[in-house]
Amino acid sequence: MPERKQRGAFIVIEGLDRSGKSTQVSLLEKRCKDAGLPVRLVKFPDRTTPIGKLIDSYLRSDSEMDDHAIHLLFSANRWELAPSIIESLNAGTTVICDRYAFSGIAFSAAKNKPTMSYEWCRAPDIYLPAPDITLFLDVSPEKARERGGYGAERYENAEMQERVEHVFERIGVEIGDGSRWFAVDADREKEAVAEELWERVQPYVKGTEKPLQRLWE
Ligand code: T5A
Ligand code: NA
Repeated sequence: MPERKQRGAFIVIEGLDRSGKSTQVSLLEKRCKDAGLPVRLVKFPDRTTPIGKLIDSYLRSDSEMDDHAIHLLFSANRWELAPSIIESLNAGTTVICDRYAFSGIAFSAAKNKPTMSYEWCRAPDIYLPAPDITLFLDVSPEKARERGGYGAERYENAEMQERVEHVFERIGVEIGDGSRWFAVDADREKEAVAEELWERVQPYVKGTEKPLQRLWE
């Protein structure tokens, strides 16, 4: 019988701005390492690549760009990292990802442009590696404000965040709310949120036999 091979799981943390994604991704990485599990962190946008630098400049409002063009750059930024994500997963490493295609859809569709429908926004990310599980950090506007408020970057205002949240809800339902997508109450203390995330990822952190799927397949 051929040896059974386990690949690493692809875990995505999504959420509204200031929901604590980066905090939780680091805590999750530490827990994996402490448990002796191979793990790699990925963050989108990855502002270090040439495409990422264009995105960074746009987010800081140092440059202007057509809404369609920036949407496609966010997606291209994921595609340029996709081969290395697949490589890590196949090597048995758990990949924990801070934002992914769902942010791409949510923030662009929330612009409410007639030429940027939900379907249009989703299209460039079709066939990217699909997460095994997505944990959506849900923060209330009140708590976000307590955490230093939305920052100075583009999109960081209450009206935009509310529209973004509605798109995320739709995505959650499509991806599989309660099976492959879980909303987590991110208003709580960091430790409480971390505990719930750690429980949620238990079926995945030691690897999975399931073939890697592609998004929206
Ligand atoms: N975007 C992104 C698109 O438009 N399209 C795309 O395709 C993608 C991928 C930048 C923007 O790009 C948009 C979405 C964004 O608007 P980013 O670089 O991920 O995306 O944004 P950041 O500014 O890095 O991240 P956020 O502002 O969303 O913050 P986080 O990571 O959610 O929160 P974190 O962990 O940095 O925490 C924020 C503060 O709160 C405290 C932390 O210590 C920190 O000070 N905190 C807590 N305080 C109390 N209780 C808790 N439970 C706390 N957790 C964290
Ligand atoms: Na962050």
